[in-house]
Amino acid sequence: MSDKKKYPFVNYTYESVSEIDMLKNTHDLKQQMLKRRSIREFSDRPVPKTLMEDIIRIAASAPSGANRQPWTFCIVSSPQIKKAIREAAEKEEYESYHNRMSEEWLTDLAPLGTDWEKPFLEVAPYLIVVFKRIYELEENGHKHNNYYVNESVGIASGFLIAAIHQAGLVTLTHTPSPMNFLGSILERPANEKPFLLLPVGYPAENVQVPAIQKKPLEEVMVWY
Ligand code: IYR
Repeated sequence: MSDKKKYPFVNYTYESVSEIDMLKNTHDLKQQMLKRRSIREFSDRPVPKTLMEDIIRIAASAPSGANRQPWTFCIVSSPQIKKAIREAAEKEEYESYHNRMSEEWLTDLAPLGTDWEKPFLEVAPYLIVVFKRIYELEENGHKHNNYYVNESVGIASGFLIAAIHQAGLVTLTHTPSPMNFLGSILERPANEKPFLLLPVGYPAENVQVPAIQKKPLEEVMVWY
């Protein structure tokens, strides 16, 4: 037997679901999730703070390597900080669109109509900046590693996007590149690296989205 400490174990309260309800619940969730779209134009209509707290609780319920929960969700509503983030992001994006992205990349993006300008970073009532925590700094200075950090924070971000959609709000997974400026503006410690930037709020009136399709099931699912 290992001499390492184990958590106390408790009964798992499994809530049984009939097969009919499984089919219906999953169908309903599918219909709901298929309505989600990435939105790039926002309204400035405010969103309750408590709603944001519950959305983050949902994201932070995600599984993670050794349950180390290697994430920090920064919620930005300060107009000054949003402005600083917009200015820094646009500077990087301008450089990317003009000098860093390959012709192939620009051609792939062209149908989506994106460009270096990111007004949504100031208009949306909240920006969520997701940081991954590479390690935890212990009091004695020891850098205690986290595990499967990208997988863990990616899963939590998926929960986050689903929660935002379920709430009736919209978002965009924005990845200005490089995005080290987020750590500097938000004065995050050295163990935290920016992972995703998500504006959150209501869509602008009459917003349009590109008529893209998801791949059919046959293309993404393989039975053995
Ligand atoms: N980060 C840039 C470019 C961009 C890249 C991909 I891949 C996208 O799916 C969308 C945009 C931007 O946000 O405009």
